[in-house]
Amino acid sequence: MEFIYQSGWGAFAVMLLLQIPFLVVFLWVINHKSGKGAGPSNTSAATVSRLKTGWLTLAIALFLVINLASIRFIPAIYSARAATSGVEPIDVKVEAQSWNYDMSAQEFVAGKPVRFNVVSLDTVHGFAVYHPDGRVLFTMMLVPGAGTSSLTYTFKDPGTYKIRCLEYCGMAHHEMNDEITVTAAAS
Ligand SMILES: [Cu+2]
Repeated sequence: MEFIYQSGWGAFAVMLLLQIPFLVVFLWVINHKSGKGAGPSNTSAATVSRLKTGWLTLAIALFLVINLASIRFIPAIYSARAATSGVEPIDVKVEAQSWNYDMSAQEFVAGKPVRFNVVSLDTVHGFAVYHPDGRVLFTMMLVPGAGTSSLTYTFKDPGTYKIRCLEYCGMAHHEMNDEITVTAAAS
C-alpha cells in the first residue's frame, strides 16, 4: 500500500484506476445510445459508425501521443531518471519552518544532479524552485510528520534561482522565499 502514497508511479496507477471505469461507461454509452435511429439526420447508420470509429481512434491516438511526449516533464519521472543516471547526486538537506528555509548548500554547478531532501518542521509548506526566467521548475508539498521528501534535479542554466513556498502557511507566507545560485560547469 505504501507504494501508492510514496511514489509518482503509485499516483499514476491510482489515476488509471479512476479513469478506466469512466472510460468503460463512456464507451458503453456511445455504443448503445448513439446511431440507433437516424433521427433528424439523413446520415446512414453505417456512415455514423465509420465516423465514430475514426474520431475515437484520432482522440485516443492524440491522447497517447500527448501523454507519452510530456511524460518526461513529470517531476517524479525526471527525478527518477536523474537519480538513476549513474552520476551520484549532491545531497542537500532543506528544513522548512515558518517562514524560511534552512539549506545545507545553496550553490550548485550546472549539469550535476542535486538531490533535495526536504522536510517541514512545523506546518504545511511548499518548496518551489523557479528558473531565472521565471518558470516554475518543480514544487514539493511538505507535510509535517510525513518525513523527508526527496527530488533529484539537474540544473542546466547558470543563474540565480528563486525558491518560494507555494502552500499558504500563515501571516508571513509571502516572505517565505530564498535563492540558490547555479554556476557554469568548468570546461
Ligand atoms: Cu509557506
